[in-house]
Amino acid sequence: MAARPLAGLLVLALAGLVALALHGRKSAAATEPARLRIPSTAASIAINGELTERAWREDAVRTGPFVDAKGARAIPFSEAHLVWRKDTLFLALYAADVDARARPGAPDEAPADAFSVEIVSGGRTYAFDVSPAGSLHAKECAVPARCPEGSDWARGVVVGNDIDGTLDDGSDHDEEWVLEVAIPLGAIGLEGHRGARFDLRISRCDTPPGSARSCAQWPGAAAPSTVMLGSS
Ligand SMILES: [Ca+2]
Ligand SMILES: [Ca+2]
Ligand SMILES: [Ca+2]
Repeated sequence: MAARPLAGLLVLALAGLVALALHGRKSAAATEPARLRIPSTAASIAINGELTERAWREDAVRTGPFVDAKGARAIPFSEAHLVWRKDTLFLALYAADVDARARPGAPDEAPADAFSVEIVSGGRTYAFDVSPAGSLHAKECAVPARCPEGSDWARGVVVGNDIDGTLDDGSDHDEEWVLEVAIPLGAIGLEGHRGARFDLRISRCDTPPGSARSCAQWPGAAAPSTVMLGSS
């Protein structure tokens, strides 16, 4: 007669272990940074801030909307598109914005509006800010001891911009600004072949009229996302 309670206890214990394992797996997945495969393209891209090329329309992958500090879809909307060809990584950075600003709010401050890109490859961190005007500022690295000397790595980076509206003029209602960025893979320590991996984090900061500067980011996780060059 004691066998039944014992069997029942065993079933309960097994069910508990299964539940624990499933919960653990779910928690691990929830904390893993997102992964993204960047398609290759055979199409050429003119770096002018206009995303009319086939590479953007048909080949590129999108990050989806950037999120705020609470993980919710950030307002205003921001998104990045990524694609690569031969020896170049291409980023398209889209920012909805009613008031596009490139100037800093105060001297020595960052531009009121900007994208910040951080790439970690081969133990080195390559980072830069780009304003709606398309001016690029290579930043100090997040891990200075591992960074290349100075910011010379960004000399080969090319930026094109396009603004629907007027820059640094709050008298009208702007719509959006777009940056198109070409990054030589060699400048970030990579070769152009499938399977090449690096970590990526992109944030977009905005200073709404009369409000404080706030930033949205991709991925939403605290850690950068590991991304990989893939095929078309
Ligand atoms: Ca273009
Ligand atoms: Ca703005
Ligand atoms: Ca304006």
